[in-house]
Amino acid sequence: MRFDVFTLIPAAMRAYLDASVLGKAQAAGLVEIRLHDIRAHTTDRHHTTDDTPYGGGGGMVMKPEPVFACAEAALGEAMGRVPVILLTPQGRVFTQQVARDFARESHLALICGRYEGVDERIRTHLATDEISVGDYVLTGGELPALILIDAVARLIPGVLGDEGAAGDDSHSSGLLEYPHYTRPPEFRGWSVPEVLLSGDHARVAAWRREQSLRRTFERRPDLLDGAALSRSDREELDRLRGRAAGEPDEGHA
Ligand code: JD8
Repeated sequence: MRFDVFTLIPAAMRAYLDASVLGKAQAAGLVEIRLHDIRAHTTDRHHTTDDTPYGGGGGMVMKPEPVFACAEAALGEAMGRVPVILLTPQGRVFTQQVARDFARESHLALICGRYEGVDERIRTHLATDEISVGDYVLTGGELPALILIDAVARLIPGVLGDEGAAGDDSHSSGLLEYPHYTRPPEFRGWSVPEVLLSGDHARVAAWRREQSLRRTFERRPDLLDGAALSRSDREELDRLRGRAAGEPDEGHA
């Protein structure tokens, strides 16, 4: 899968992309990430990428010409056939389902704004999609682009290698993860739960499922609506709900 990223600060993105899982995925040829410096596509003496807003007001706005030139140089014939994603607080919120949908593509392009944002014509005539990574304010689109690339790339077969399939994690089952432990069995007097040392795989699986359900119920009950739950999961949740209501194990019929 190929990603083309248009940014004013490619060096700030490079170190993250070249490390660890994403670095190995690129080295293995599973992912190709091309960073393009928008400033290299300016044509004036001062390499201007931003200007004052028409209509007045504070701040600066990214000019359209260098961003269009950068995208056209990078995408060439692919322009119009590749999703061009603008990272913006005004976009639809990025979720695991959006990541899954983008992971079906073979090629994505991402526009990272800075300052107050980009000229509206970039949104209307270059971007095909607008994505926000959440309801908080960042200083630019680079961290959102890294988040999107990270979440999408790890869904590509082979990218996670030995670290396990992407389908194992919490947002695939729709529940939060169970607690993880590793050696030593006791650290500063804090012991690993006995069941995990028992070697009884069925008991371990049952404990982990119960922990996932309990955590999701306590911390993110909103996720339970979309989770794939078995009959015994629902029975466990009924017990948790009864306990929360102060009526242990009475439950409904
Ligand atoms: C792109 C400029 C900063 C945004 C004024 C100064 C995404 N979830 C998200 N939060 N923030 C962003 C984001 C912020 C950006 C840019 C993405 C380009 N800024 C601006 C508008 C208000 N500040 C984001 N995705």
